[in-house]
Amino acid sequence: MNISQKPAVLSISAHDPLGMSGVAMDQRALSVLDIHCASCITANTAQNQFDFFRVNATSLEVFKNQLDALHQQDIFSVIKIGFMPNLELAKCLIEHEIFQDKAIIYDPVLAMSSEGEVSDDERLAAALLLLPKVTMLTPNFIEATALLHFLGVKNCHSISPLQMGEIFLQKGVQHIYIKGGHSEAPTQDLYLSNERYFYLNHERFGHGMNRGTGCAMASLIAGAHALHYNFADAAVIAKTIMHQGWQQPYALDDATGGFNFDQIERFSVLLSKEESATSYSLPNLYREVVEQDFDFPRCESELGVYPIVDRAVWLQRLLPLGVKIAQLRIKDLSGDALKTEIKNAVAIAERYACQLFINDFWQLAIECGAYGVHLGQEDIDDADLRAIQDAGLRLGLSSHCFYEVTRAKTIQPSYIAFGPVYATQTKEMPWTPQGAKGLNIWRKLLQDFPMVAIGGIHDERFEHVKAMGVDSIAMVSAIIQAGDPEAECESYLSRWRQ
Ligand code: 3NM
Repeated sequence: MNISQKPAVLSISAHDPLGMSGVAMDQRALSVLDIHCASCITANTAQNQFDFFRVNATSLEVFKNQLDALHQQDIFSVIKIGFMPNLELAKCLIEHEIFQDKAIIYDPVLAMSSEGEVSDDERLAAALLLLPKVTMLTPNFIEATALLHFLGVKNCHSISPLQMGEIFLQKGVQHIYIKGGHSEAPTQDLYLSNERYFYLNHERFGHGMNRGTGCAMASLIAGAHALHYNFADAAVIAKTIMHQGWQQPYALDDATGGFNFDQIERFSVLLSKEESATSYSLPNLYREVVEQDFDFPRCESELGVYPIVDRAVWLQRLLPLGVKIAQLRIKDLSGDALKTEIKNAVAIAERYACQLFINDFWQLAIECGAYGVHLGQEDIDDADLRAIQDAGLRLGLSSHCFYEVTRAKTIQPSYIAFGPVYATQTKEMPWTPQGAKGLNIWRKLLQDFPMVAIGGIHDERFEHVKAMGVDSIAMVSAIIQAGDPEAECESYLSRWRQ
């Protein structure tokens, strides 16, 4: 019998007797990712869906007993902290050995949905003690404001989530996720680190069955991180799962209920198995609170074999073979020489009715009347996407991981390229190859969106990648470094048709 080991997350939080928040919710949420959830109880709360009666904080001795026992069998790389009732327990936790060298996700439960206002200075003091030790902080808007107020930030009621996040970064938190659900103005959530920030939103459901949202979101981030996703990707994964859970709430009685993780397909199945009946949909990912919507036209003919070349002369050699999509990717020309090369390439592509994408140089692509532009993620913010769309050009975008795919999908380009599928010598890449398994995830999540696979694809890998149901396979070295590039290209074209 092959018994596989499950990753585990330790949830340090309160017990909710009705099971709608705290560790009960954490366990439910983590099961969607197939992660084992251990728990250490910080308080026995007396609450139901209507009233919050009392917090019965765990005694220091009992709290420490639990941590000692868990430390003796320390199977955790990630700890998720929820409700921390007082300074005494917070101090015990940060000094305990189990706390050291772990990724710490802290959901500062200061304003519980059923309890209303933030009231307790003890809880705030505990939160502030934890703050500099935290890898990722996941407050809602009200909690973020309360923490900043307590920290003495004077204008904390009038600053944006982004400004709030920046203050938390200065306090030593490495990643921030501010949930926008409780605020009036921004309905997006904000992710922020020293490297990047973005906003996430998703269709909202007005059923109000949202107890335990904060607990579930933080647990899912912790779980995705335990599966080795970075925090930006983990935030996108968590938001995607939350949306699916919200879509299928369940009622406890006439007035209350919760969101349903039991009815949805496990996200772990989507991540690991080829067959999956997923109905997960990725959120929208914006760089600004209010962002323009785009809808680029799709390509007109099928894509298939997609050679990427650095000079127009290559197009003259390859397009007569029947190539329907190609990219001109020039890295070593500028000024008139660059423009002439692009002009020549566009003229050749038109002659052979090939859909030619110009890499990077979107102004010249518009000026020369190219069919499309291909951009990397780092170029999206600088390029004028509206100008590209208004000029009638197609747009192709690169992507390498969850948040980049989500960013690309939000822009609705003509296709999304996924790479590197395999390790490539052609371009220096900080990304781990995604393999066929990665392509499989995107195919399921993006359903019929045009997908281009790229990176290290040649020889028998071509068939493996094609079998993943992609719409196109982009190749640099496999064609232009072949002994006989025309014959090689022709062979791939015929293998594509089979
Ligand atoms: N972009 P080859 S991989 C240009 O993953 C490029 O976004 C990639 O070259 C991405 O076919 C890549 O020789 C290079 O491996 C592909």
